Amino acid sequence: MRRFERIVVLTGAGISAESGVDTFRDKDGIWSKIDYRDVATPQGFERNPGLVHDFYNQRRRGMAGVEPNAAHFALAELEREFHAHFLLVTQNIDDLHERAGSRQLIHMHGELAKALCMNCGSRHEWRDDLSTSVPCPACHHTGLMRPDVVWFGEFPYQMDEIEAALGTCDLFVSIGTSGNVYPAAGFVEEARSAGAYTVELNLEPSGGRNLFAEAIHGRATEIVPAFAKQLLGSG
Ligand code: BJW
Repeated sequence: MRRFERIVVLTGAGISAESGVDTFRDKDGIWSKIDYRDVATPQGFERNPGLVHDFYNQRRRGMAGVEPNAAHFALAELEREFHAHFLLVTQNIDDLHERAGSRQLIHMHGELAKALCMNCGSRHEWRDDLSTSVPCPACHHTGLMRPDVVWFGEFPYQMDEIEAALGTCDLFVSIGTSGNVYPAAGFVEEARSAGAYTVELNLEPSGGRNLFAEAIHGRATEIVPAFAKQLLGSG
């Protein structure tokens, strides 16, 4: 394998699937059970904040006992051992990458374990349930705390940093994402325009498969460690 100097890795729900976290668009995925317009849009939250709080409270509680898997650990090892500029961008709101040891990490769709006050804009670590009767720890306003996640129609986080890394990377790897949601689904084209080699690692061909130079299909816990090992062998 060619030697790379600047790597960007994008991950999606598929990397956490074997840890027991639900994906969105697979047959039994989250969006097969609940309408995204009700729970993952600002309009849904305005209509029925209780329903949205219940949805995220359940998912936050569901993280108890969930552990990072071999794919999360392989990416953390790659970051530690590979002497290259490395950025991991995840669409996932779980904390499995950081618990596996990843440090150069951007949560572009936010974090389940954080709450955002819509009154004062402050962010807070949040492990308990949220509700409309919870006051903001900073401004003490009640009723305007929300999960610190990015819903449809909202601007994903740290896009300037992500765009800068995509514009200069020489390897872009997309792992466990169906490639349905923008802007993440467009990262492969941005990386390609910068001259990067592009690789998809997914259970099955994603919607954007043809945009990648190479694709490896299989379970993340098998194909990600194997790919990382190959890269470390070349570095
Ligand atoms: C395995 C596996 C195993 C399973 N091993 N693999 C029309 C055209 C273009 C765009 C738009 C449009 N209309 C609206 C838009 C914009 C919209 C959008 O993209 N909509 C599309 C649906 C059409 N996007 C937005 O609104 C975003 N903001 C935005 O665009 O702002 C403007 C902007 C413009 C330009 C630059 C910057 C900004 C915001 C998107 C917010 C997404 N939010 C969610 C929910 C919040 C977080 C949460 O609750 O968790 O984020 S939606 C949901 O989808 C979640 C995910 O992060 C996201 C992506 O899902 P992901 O990770 O791909 O999961 P799946 O389930 O789809 O796929 C899993 C894959 O894993 C599958 O392929 C499996 O095969 C695989 N897999 N097991 C390996 N063991």
